[in-house]
Amino acid sequence: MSKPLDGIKIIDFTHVQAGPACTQMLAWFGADVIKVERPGSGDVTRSQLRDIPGVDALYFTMLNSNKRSLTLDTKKPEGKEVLEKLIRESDVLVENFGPGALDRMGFSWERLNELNPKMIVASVKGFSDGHHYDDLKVYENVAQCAGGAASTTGFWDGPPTISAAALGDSNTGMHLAIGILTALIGRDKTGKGQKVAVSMQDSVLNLCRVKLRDQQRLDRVGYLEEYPQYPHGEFSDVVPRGGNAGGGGQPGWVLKCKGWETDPNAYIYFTVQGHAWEPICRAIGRPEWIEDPAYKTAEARQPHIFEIFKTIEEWLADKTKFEAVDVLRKFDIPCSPVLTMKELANDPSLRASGTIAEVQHKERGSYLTVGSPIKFSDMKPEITGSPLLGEHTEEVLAGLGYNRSQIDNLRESKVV
Ligand code: CAO
Repeated sequence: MSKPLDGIKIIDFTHVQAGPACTQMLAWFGADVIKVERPGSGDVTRSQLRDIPGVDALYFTMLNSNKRSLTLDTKKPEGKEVLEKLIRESDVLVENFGPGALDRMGFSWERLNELNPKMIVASVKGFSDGHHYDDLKVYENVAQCAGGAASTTGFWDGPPTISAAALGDSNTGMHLAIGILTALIGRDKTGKGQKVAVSMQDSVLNLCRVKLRDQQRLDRVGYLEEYPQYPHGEFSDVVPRGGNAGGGGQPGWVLKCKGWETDPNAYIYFTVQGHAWEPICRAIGRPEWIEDPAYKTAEARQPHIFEIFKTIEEWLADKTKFEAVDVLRKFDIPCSPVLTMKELANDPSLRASGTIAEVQHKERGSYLTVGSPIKFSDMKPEITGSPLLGEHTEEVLAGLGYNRSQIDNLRESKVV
């Protein structure tokens, strides 16, 4: 089946997670993604947190499917020559090296643009160009701290907290993918490539925009009525950590279900949607609360919202998280069981939709990965295994016009 990005050639100069997440998605959608890796070692994630000795780690296989791998030492003159050939016939180059690494290699934006004015050059950095921290190398958790997620995540009596979701890495990669696709559409109109830059700090902050909303509300009125700190606790002049409170104006909390004493994930998330108060009261067997002035409005409920959650927990005490959701869904109450990775891995709906995909790898056999979260009516992304280090080196070099003896020479001098 043809795919929308068929014919788009991408030089994938990325490593670890932020860049690879972006190029992997573009590969799923049809782009020919050539991962350029250092001979001998390759992307550091190939060997990080290995579960099978000598075999590419899941960290690598889950972020590099559907790609080809070319080993190339781009610091050696012959390696630069190969890269230049590749640049001349590619549509996009994606990189997430530390600040200045590409320039030091001799491939500044100006040089790349000179080599191929139609090529889009896409970069991930920790901080945006010109930012006072733009010289810093950055990993996931650093970005979560820099982008406002850590100061607003966790409980008020605990330290700033990191989310397990890759807000700094994969999220930045997704922003970059949007930028690349936009630049490709732009190129169709202008015939010109451009530089696309995304910083991890900016991408985290983009997901924390409701916290910037809250900062401005706090500055104006001095309190935030949907936070657990209201009305009994104290507010300082910065947005506090709100524990598991709902962030969007609907109070909510993680509530214990049957078995919570021994199962750390026997919980549901329960949302008290303002206009759904009546069905909530009916669902939990408290119809008398519907017209009670102490409960009737969101404003009246807020001072004793935790007492309400406690009552709901009493109702949940004899129900598993799945049984509870099965009752609540009949009343149209937004809720979900707190699902573990094990439950997600075995979820038949996620398997059927391709969101959890089982993939074959030449050396490790089959493994699970997260497939495309984006579904199309005319295309089903097919997830293939990640490439072995340098698996496609000969194929790519031959495609660039290198003959057998030239390839052997490049191998002997450890350029590839
Ligand atoms: N051949 C020769 N040299 C190569 C090469 C190749 N194929 N591929 C990479 N290199 C070189 C680079 O030229 C660079 O060399 P110099 O520093 O001597 O110029 C070096 O390898 C890579 O440097 P780096 O700074 O990218 O790598 P690092 O391990 O020190 O830092 C990271 C890693 C992620 C902190 C840094 O790359 C970074 O800040 N990236 C931008 C932000 C980012 O994407 N972070 C998210 C990563 S996911 O958690």
